Amino acid sequence: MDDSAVSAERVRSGDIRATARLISMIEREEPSRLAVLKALHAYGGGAHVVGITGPPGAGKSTLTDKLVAELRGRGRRVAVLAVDPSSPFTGGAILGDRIRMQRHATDEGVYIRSLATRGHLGGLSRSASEAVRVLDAAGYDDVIIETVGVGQSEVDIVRIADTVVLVSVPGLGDDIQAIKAGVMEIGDVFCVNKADKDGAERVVREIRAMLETAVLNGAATRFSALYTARAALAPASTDPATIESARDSLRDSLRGGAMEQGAFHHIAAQAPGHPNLEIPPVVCTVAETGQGIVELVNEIKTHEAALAATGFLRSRREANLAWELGRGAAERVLSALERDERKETMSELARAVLDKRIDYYDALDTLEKALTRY
Ligand SMILES: Nc1nc2c(ncn2[C@@H]2O[C@H](COP(=O)(O)OP(=O)(O)O)[C@@H](O)[C@H]2O)c(=O)[nH]1
Ligand SMILES: [Mg+2]
Repeated sequence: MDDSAVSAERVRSGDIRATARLISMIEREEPSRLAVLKALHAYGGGAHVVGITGPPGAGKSTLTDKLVAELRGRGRRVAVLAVDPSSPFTGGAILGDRIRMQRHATDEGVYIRSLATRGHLGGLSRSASEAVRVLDAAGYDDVIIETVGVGQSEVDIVRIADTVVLVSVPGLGDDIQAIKAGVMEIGDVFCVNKADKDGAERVVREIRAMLETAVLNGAATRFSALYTARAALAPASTDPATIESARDSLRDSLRGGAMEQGAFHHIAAQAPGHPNLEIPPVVCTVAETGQGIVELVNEIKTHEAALAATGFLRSRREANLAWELGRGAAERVLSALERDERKETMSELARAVLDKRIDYYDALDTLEKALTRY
């Protein structure tokens, strides 16, 4: 199959070769991919997009492999995107992962591939979003994205995933990389892998303490509302009337377009008996043996259900798409500035600033006006 044979119809019908080919076109940023992506636009939206992130060597790939098996056991079709910013575009990216996941190779309900980049800033993030959209439209129920999540990750997983699993491990020293302030806030489900090693319990305690502090001082706005909502939605939590009224008031507050934080206060006030100190779940796993995997999948799926039941899924996706549109627009503006005639305009403005005919800010205003004629 060559690129011209790749069509939206083929991708939607489950043609794996067409899907693979399209994702390769996305990797290479081929302009011809756009027609297919546009034709796919009306489809998809049903996949649960799960981000698995954490430091290198934490066991993300091993966990992903086990998650795939568990989700397959639940009858779901699963796609995995292993995003590797360190591997060059042409290289044999994450060979170890391929071998590890070989056992899924003959399963038609599983699609696994790595995603590399040409190496320019922002490219990998855009390619990842596009690939997720393709896999969603191709009918996978779950799309798992594995990314390295320490420091400045190239892929802003929070902007792509519905549910972010933040993986930590014992033995990384006193300042646990994965739970540094800021990074911690992106997690919806926390996983302490390598629980067979010393210190796992301590890592769990530290994460819980940090989460509690974050929720208490209002820093963790991303999940506080959801986990309060989750408590309200949990069937076993308290009597049915209370659950029902909490559910109703949550829906009411969301109908008005309330932000997650606003909804949190609303629920905390409206649902007596529900602790407003809910923190995200922290699950211990031993990925190598599969210990804790069922519980991890349960928490991931509980998060999905809470997102859907509360309307947060839509508001989260809307916020992410708005962000992505902004980023896309900024990229277009940048490339418009690179064009020759703009370069000349900028040089002129630069001369004017140097000669002190206009100041820098007036020069920027002039440029902005020239660029945003709408
Ligand atoms: N002891 C122990 N080792 C593990 C566990 N999970 C993964 N590993 C090992 O940790 C290493 C890194 O795992 P990998 O999944 O490649 O990590 P990634 O870089 O986060 O994707 C491999 O040698 C795994 O076999 C675990 O639960 N316990
Ligand atoms: Mg890996």
